[in-house]
Amino acid sequence: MSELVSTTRHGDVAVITISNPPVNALGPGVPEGIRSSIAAAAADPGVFAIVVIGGGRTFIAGADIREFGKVVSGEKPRRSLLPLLLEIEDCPKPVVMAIHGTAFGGGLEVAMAGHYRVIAPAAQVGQPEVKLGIIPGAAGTQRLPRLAGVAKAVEMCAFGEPVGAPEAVSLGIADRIVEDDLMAGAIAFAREVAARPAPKTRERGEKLGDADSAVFERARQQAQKVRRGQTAPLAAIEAVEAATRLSFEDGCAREAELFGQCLYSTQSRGLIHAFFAERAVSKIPDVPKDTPVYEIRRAAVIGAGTMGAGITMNYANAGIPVIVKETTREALDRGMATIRKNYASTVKKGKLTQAAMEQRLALITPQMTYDGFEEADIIAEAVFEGMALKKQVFGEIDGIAKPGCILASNTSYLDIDEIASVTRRPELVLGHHYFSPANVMRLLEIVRGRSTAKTVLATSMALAKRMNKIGVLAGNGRGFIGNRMLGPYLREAQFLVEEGASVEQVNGALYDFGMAMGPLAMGDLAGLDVGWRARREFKHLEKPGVRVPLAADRLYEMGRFGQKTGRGWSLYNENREPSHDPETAALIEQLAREAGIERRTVTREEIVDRCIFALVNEGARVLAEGIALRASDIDVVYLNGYAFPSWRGGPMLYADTVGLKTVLARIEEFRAGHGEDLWSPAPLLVELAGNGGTFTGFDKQREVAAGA
Ligand code: 3H9
Repeated sequence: MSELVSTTRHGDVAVITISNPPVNALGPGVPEGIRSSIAAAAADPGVFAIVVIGGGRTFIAGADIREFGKVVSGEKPRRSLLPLLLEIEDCPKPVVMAIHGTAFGGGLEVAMAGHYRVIAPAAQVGQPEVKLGIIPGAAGTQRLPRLAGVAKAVEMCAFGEPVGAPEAVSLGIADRIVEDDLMAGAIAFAREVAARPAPKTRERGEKLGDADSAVFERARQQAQKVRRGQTAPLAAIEAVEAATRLSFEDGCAREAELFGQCLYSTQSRGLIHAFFAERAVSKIPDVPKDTPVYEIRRAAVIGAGTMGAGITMNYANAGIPVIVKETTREALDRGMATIRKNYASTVKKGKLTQAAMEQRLALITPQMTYDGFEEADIIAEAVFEGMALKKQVFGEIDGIAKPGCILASNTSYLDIDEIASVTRRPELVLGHHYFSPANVMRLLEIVRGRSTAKTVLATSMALAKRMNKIGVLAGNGRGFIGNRMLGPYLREAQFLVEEGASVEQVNGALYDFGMAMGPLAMGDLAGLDVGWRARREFKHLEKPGVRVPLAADRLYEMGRFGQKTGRGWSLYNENREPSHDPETAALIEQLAREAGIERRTVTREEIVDRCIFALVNEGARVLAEGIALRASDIDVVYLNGYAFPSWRGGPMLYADTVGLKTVLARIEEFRAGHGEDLWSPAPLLVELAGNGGTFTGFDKQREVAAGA
């Protein structure tokens, strides 16, 4: 018997325990172990019923996702789970699945093949495969509608959200909640049902007719909205629909076809990459897991503007009492009004109770003085972007903060070391760069200064987790990871409109590529005044003679700050819906004419390649310089901070998918057309393209080198 799966006898009940830490994934050996254990228990005349349970923190969290990569690269043929599930279902003795933690994906599929399911109160069940760009591949789309009904199965398979134990019971996915000792409860349940004929899920048809065809249509429309561009949700809907039309066997065959199509798609590659990238990001080679962390019991935020208000909410959401300070009553009131409005809208959406909102608000103390700052364990600065102001604020708080208090700047571009230099505690200074809206976006760039202590980095990573954010370590270079790369991306978008593309064309091409919005629309949302302020700060670094975008400063000077003033690159109505602005178009044309730029027809392909490869080229530099630890960290930044399409895996994986040789060739074309200063290819890209490498491979090499 496999060590991954073991059997113990509890009188006349055999308990089969799966032990494949950390999450009991169905990796090699686990299905085989379950099969032989079930067979042995079935053959044992002393056994009347069987319980299957997960050892450790969870039931089975799904197939081993790492195996999919091997399957796709042809390294390993996939062994179907379906025969095992049929064997479980056909077992002549009742099989009770005892679920705690998460029964996800293949885990729920195994559970549904059992005759009964008991569940711990805090457990969750779900078919989250679509989040990996695939669909359930072991009859999940066929058994789930038989247990939970068609409409719920469509929802769970197409959108991947799990349900908790009470809902699982009310839906019919589980039979009973076991409050205390799950194993004892499962054994007792097994004895209770041992004499009854065991129900086989695949033979249950009573819920298959419970939904009309509109359910599928509605789900498709919803999928196109919330998972725009993704194929797996549509495939999942089709597979569940097949359950209502076909026999179980034929439905499984259809599911298998659709599963294969999804698995061998670049979309699943992208989403699986994103899954592992998100988990790799917390690993910092020289900051081991056991690095001590400071306890954050109290926080203070300076600045209650858009960012400061969002940051304040993040602390309150994490249950940390927080002071928020502003210089004027008006600004403070405005900040608190923003916070209240944000919470109220979450309550309205049903995602927060009124009581929880009040609790969070009670954690926030708005004030105009530094009173109480001396008790804070961390002070987050979110004042206007400008070195002089930042230094002044850091000088002030350094004098007030207690020893050991972390000082974090929300600067999006500025030099952390220069900011730290005005304090007597540079080891406690770092960047905590949030992304707008700060209370929503999951990304937090944690910027390491020259002197930042490892404990401070480890504390920041832990804090990010507590705030339900993804902390990504970034080196201290202008714009860190995300905004540094954004520079060339936005530059190209602006050059393209000067060369003849319309604002709508540029925005549309990137939107169709999968970005949540086009680059110029993003500028209008963030505020063109923000970009203007950043440019002013770095004007002295511009190289004379190198082409710079022409219109952005002019739009700022005309008071067109974007959505907030109703005009920017586009016109906005009261609902902030954009439309073509002939004035902007005329301005761009005039500026281009004056600069001698020849206007021409620009294709969608050129728009996408110039913007995205500008991003990739800068990303390669960021990586080579060690500003980002991994290419996959860059991907995490872009997926979570800039709404890059998740199914493309991030800009660096996208480049790998296109092929670095192709990317380089295109960059060389742009260099020929637009000059060395703008388009000199990053040396790392040249090197990797030259030796047939990839950014993914580069990450692996760096990981090996760091571990060596
Ligand atoms: C599937 O089942 C297809 C089927 O239809 C069958 C087809 C034939 N595989 O997230 P955490 C690792 S598709 C391999 O930090 P948490 C993870 O990488 C699958 N590894 O913990 C990490 O490793 P490391 C459907 C996995 O407590 C460690 O476990 N299932 C898997 O915050 C801890 O993970 C899913 O999509 C896996 N399936 O959250 C579930 N899962 O320490 C995906 C986790 O080296 N998993 N790891 O970085 C999750 O949603 C969360 O991991 C879970 C735990 C909620 C389970």
